[in-house]
Amino acid sequence: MEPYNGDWMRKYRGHCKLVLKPASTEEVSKILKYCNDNLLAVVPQGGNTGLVGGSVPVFDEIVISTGRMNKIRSFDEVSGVLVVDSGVVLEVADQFLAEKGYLFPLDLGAKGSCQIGGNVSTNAGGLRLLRYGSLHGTVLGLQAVLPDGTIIDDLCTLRKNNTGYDLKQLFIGGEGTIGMITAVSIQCPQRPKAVNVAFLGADSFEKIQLAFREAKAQLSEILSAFELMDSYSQDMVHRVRQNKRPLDGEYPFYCLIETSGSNSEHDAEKLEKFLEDVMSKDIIADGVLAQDETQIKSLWSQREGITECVGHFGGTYKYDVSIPLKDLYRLVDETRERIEAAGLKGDTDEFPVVEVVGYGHMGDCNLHLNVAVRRYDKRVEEVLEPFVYEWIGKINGSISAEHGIGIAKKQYLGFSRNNTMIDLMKQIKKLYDPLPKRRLSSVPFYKTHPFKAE
Ligand code: FAD
Ligand code: 2HG
Ligand code: ZN
Repeated sequence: MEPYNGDWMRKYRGHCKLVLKPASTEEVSKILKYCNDNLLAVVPQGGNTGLVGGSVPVFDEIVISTGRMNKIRSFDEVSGVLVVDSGVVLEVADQFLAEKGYLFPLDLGAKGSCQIGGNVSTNAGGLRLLRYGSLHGTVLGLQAVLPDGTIIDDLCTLRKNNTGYDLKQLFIGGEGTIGMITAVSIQCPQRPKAVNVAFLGADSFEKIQLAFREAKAQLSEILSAFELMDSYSQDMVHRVRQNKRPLDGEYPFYCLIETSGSNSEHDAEKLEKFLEDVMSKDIIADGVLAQDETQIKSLWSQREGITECVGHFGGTYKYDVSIPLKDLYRLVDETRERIEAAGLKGDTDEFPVVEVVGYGHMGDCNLHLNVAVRRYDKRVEEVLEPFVYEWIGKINGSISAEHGIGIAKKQYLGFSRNNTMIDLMKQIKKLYDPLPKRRLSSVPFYKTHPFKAE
């Protein structure tokens, strides 16, 4: 039971005693009907890589794991439409598509473990949303099972379908609160023939913003990622991995730029020209272009590896937020100041905080503020919360850019959504899942909820 009861960050724990592993939509339907009839709470679990505790049975719910629902159902080589079971691992789907010359329109650091049902349920954003858009646009259809066992078969493979409400959108990012996704159809783009990557250092966040503007203007249609990293995040990667840094010098900020196109020489030339231009204008202090596939992977791992390296010391307080670009990094500075002023950060074991780092999907105004800790500590939490959420609320940002609400942010939803919207969400939840549920082994009912316990 161990892997089903914990999470990736070692932050949330459940004591669930039953995991069910259905192999088909019909089996999911029978399980959910049984649980609903007997008022038993359940929690859907995919790869269990979520970062907000949503897949962990913290209320000792029955876990319904999608791991055995892992078939690729069909792929149309002309339209690029893929239909898969929800338990297919993201990387497996992408490798399948690579053989056909296509690409899964989502990529993220957890691709080797996360599953497509989990990706769609969290509306994961990832590293190339800038280019391929959100799952709200690329997912064409879904098969899902409602809490009472009803199967919704909407595995549409058409790009256009304006026939009434687009109900599937409620499941995309619904985090399993109104039903379980059992299959997904998705529009996949052609795999780009040419991929180029540059890693750049800059002296200030303002200069990174200028570089982003230039990248959009000069690389336009081939730009596929623009990722931000501060020096603290890169120091962490270096400290944990003891690896050679991509650039000789050290800078307060770095960005990783990726281009994807169809003509390698043309794209490389464009990227080189861009690099020359931003260096001559003193926007970028130094930069390197990957020369081959190995170097591309190694530069990407400086960015993708941050989550793992930050968690290396014990745990991480994570804030995944959307902020208008000009203010994006201010939150990291102010958070670090607060932590330091509280005397919580230091190099020895007596201090809970190791470092405060900032990075993220600059192209989507999505900051990842991470506080690396040696252990989870109430004092640290009190300095961070509700401070971060109030800060976001004041600036009209979003308290969840891409990871979802889960259990971590439920009480803070009001900082990004007003009461009218929260009431509407509650009504939708009730419509799909009206009955209260209880733990498998004990009598008390959850106060209001559900299928998936509050
Ligand atoms: P789980 O963690 O198992 O579940 C996530 C939520 O969805 C839970 O609430 C669960 O109950 C629900 N759920 C799962 N399956 C179903 C289903 N079939 N039907 C209904 N509900 C379901 N996220 C990003 O957005 N962008 C990133 O760049 C990114 N990078 C990451 C990098 C790392 C190293 C890690 C560990 C995580 C990262 N994430 C990222 C978090 C991201 O949310 C998950 O990796 C992924 O989308 C979750 O998929 P999963 O299969 O692991 O879902
Ligand atoms: C990423 O962009 C993921 O790397 C994870 O969304 C962010 O660990 C995090 O906070
Ligand atoms: Zn992210």
